[in-house]
Amino acid sequence: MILTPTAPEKQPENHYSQFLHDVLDGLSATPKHLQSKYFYDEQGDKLFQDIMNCPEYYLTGLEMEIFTQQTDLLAHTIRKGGEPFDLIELGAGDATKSIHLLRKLVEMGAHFEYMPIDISGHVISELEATLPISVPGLKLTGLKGEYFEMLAKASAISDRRKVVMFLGSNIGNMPVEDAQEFCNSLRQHLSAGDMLLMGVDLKKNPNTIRAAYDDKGGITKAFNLNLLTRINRELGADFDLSQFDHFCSYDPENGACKSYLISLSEQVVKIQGKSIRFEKDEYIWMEISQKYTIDQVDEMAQRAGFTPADHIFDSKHWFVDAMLVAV
Ligand code: AVJ
Repeated sequence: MILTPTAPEKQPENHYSQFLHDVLDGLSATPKHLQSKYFYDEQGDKLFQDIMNCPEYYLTGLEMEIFTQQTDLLAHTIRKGGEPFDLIELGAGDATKSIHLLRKLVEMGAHFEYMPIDISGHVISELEATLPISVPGLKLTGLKGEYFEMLAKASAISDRRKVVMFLGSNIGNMPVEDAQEFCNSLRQHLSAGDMLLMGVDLKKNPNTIRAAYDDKGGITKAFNLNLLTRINRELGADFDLSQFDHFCSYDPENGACKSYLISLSEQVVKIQGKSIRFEKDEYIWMEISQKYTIDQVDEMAQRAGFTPADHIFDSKHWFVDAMLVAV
């Protein structure tokens, strides 16, 4: 067997120009904003791992509880729709949650193929190398690329029923209207009878939510500041990290949890020859982590053309994996 070392991932030609464009666009706007999708460089991935291990960040543990304690229910709900099927995961990461479901489905003899979709080629090659070993008998086809392009590709290579998983409350990283649009687009990439298993963080005690995004150890602050470090490194900017603080708000009325970086002084930051002026106390809006009620999840699903079939909660009912069936 010839072992080929994994080539360092090549960024598409237009990556930096798109990144630069988005950064300059966001920092020239009033109010200033950056896109949280850019948090996840190598260091950002590590910091997010650290966040998931923070005592205050309850989301990961609760969805993990669902995938380990209610694996049978998840598997049966999925199989009810018929076989064979493709189990497609959007933003699979290292599949630490879904692996429990995959193992159960293989054990049951379910006729299915696992198709993780991720923008990172590294993630996909890791999954292809490790999952078939940790879950013997698993059939896997990795798809590297944008969610909707890869969903279209999945339809091109297979006409089996689709079960799409979108876990971790990643839907929360979009404002409500964008989340609705996203669900509409998902539905358009599916056929009647296909399923969507969506993990959503629910509204709860506002203090609990705020603490999850403002941890005492300062990991979330470092996670936000890391985007400035990334802009410095990749776009040759000169952000002084000591001149920015982190602030997080949660509005219990609309469910929006938002992260900001606050300029501690009047300052000018240079990005590729462009000067960006900051007033003292001016903020950059960094991220939204939207929280929903279970009724709001169902309404969004129904408007997009899904029927809510099952709600699978953790024991505290703080998080839901909602099983939605395309009508
Ligand atoms: C990965 C989008 C689910 O919003 O809870 C964690 C990212 N940001 N702490 C979230 C995040 C700050 C996370 N998601």
